[in-house]
Amino acid sequence: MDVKIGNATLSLVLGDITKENTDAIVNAANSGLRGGGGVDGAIHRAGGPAIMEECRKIGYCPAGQAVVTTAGNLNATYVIHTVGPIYKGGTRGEATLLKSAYLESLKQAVKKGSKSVSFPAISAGVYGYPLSEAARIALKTIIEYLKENNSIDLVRFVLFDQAIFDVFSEELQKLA
Ligand code: AR6
Repeated sequence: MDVKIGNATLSLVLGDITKENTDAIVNAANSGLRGGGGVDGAIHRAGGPAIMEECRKIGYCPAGQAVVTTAGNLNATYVIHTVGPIYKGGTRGEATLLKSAYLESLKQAVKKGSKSVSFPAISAGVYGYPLSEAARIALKTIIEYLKENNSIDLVRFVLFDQAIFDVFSEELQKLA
């Protein structure tokens, strides 16, 4: 599913983010940048040890922020590691932090000259963010950004299973 936002395209695809050919891919990391399960584990496995080497040097990334490393063996040029909030009921600033994770990732991408960026559903796995709310925040943030900025041509949400893809599609139809 594709929508045009100004001159940019926002796409929802079902797939594995490690296979993406965009300039940058975004990782849903933890603050210690230690690697883990989910998309983080998949990116480190597929990209090889060069990514972890740079993560160790950077050392830390607070929730809502983003840092950049090489993409190692992946097709992308950069991995942007962002840290989404751990969902604790919704009253601990989770929505603000999730929005910030997307925006800071885009800012890092632009700083590196990336024109295309792929995102997973940040915080929607181990970190427990309710899916439709996570999807709504993700899409709203990206749409607003693309309306106001023109350095990014393509944002792809790479969604790992059909259920997540369907929720994102539903939310996008409400917003676009
Ligand atoms: N491509 C795209 N999406 C994926 C892939 C993949 N290869 N693998 C999983 N997903 P999660 P979080 C989806 O748990 O909730 C890690 O251990 C998955 O289905 O990866 O932000 C980190 O180290 C889900 O929809 O990230 C942190 O400790 C989405 O990616 C913690 O998990 C995000 O799920 C971060 O938790």
